[in-house]
Amino acid sequence: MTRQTGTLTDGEAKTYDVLIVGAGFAGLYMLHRLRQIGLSAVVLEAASGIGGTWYNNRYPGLRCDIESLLYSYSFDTELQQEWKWSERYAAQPEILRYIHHVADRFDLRRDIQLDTRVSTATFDAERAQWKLATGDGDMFIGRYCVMATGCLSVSNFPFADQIGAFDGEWHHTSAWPHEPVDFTGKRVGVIGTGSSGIQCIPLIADQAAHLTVFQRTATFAIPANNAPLDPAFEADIKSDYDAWRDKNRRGEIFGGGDLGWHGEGSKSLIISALSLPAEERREFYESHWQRGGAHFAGAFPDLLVDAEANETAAQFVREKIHEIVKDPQTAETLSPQGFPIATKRLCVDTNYFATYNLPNVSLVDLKAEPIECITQTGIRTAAQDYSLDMIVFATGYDAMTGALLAMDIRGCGGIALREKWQSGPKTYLGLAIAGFPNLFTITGPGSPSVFTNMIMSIEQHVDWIAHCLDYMRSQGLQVIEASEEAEENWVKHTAEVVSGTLFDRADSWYLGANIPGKPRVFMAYLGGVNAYSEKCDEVASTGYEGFRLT
Ligand code: NA7
Repeated sequence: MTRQTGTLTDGEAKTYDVLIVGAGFAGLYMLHRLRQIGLSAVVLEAASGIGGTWYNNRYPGLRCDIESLLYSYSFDTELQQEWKWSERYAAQPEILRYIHHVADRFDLRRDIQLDTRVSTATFDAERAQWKLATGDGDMFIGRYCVMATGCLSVSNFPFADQIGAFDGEWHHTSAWPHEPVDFTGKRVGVIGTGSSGIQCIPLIADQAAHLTVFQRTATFAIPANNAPLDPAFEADIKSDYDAWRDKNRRGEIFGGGDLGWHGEGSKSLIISALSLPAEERREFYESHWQRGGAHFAGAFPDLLVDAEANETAAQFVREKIHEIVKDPQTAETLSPQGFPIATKRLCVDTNYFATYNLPNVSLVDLKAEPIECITQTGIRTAAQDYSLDMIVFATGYDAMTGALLAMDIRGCGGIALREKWQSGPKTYLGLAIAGFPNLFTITGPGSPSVFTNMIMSIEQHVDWIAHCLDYMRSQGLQVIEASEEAEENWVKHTAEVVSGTLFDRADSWYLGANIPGKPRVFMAYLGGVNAYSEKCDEVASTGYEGFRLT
């Protein structure tokens, strides 16, 4: 392979060594790594700006639930030392500023093509190359294709076919306008109480004349206790940054993103939640609650595997909701029931529950009165019509597989990925797919992805792919394909790992349960980031075991 950026060799198609789809954290770092090893690449991005989900999402209150000092690239020492985060959890504008800073610092923009939505990706087995086409007829050719399309990038918009009836203003949290949205004096309805809903609800309530929240499933949420980043704390972490990054990679930081009490690490007890007397256990949960953040779910190691242990944590949070929310009926409606805590993404909030004490906020329980339709003037439930000036849809994403299946991806013999994944995604390590040679998925289904600090997992995958392509070149190889057998074994292993947990007891997006008709398959690998990356390294060091190289 030689560097031949944008060479016109096939009609109007431009040819590269590698085609990268998506200019979020994954696509940007992939481009940087490929340049380092001397391969030509282009990043194709559907949006009009870089940043992926941090470009498209910009609703009020949006911030990351992984601590900023970890939710950032680790690949460049100077970058991580010099960049200064302002808060414990960075808000979206700051994260997007950081992404732009990285793009400029590493001169990435010249190989990124914006406003370019890939609609088809086809493997030409004879030439051993991928052809990507856009709806506008642009064509790109590359020996390899890397899908850096994100786990949460395609909206779930269940009311899309009805919204035309509504005369008012409406927005989906996942595709928020770039101009400020003014809720002042408006009657606003929010549908959805996942992470997006619970982040924007308090800020909308501050402005709106009246806010009506339409809740289908109550949410477990833990206070973020967000605050300006203490310079002494920052200096402390940065003085030993590589060690913290290593801990993160080894899976020693719960959920991938909590630096623990004053940076001394996660404070978990390695005993069953049930082995402590109730009062002591309560105090322990209280200390986690006061500290704030998703680490709450890691207070005891059995919370996600033992239903009785889990219930102690769930009950603690329900009691907190009843303490915070003054109206007992509202508190009860807000108290999650029927699924274990943290088997749906545990939310991290700022003033979410307290918002329901405001006189201009009301809650509609969609379990009692389901939405019937969107009307010209608002929302009709089974009980009544709600008149609204604005509706915010915080209804989430077609997670993990949505962006990949939105394209028509065809592998050997023209087989469609949509067909192959009809009964759920199948991959080898979440990185490769049998029947789809030379195609890689960054943080694809079957990898730890959304259960980790995504940036850390992105870096691990990108480094692995770059190493693999370097190896292919050095060995004079042109095609790499996961074997059916390796894929089958991996799919079986990921299913076995999750079967020992409580995750199948909730209708979560991890299982695709939020999308009608989507196969109910747990889509992430839960065996731990350490075991996972060791497995990836072992595969590479054994000459890519489980892959066919030709
Ligand atoms: P989520 O977490 O999937 O939340 C979506 C919310 O929208 C959730 O409360 C859903 O209720 C609700 N929803 C979805 N469809 C409907 C319909 N048809 N009617 C009423 N309510 C509905 O998405 P987010 O954007 O909040 O967060 C996604 C991830 O981004 C998050 O987990 C972080 O990782 C970052 P349900 O619970 O399905 O009953």
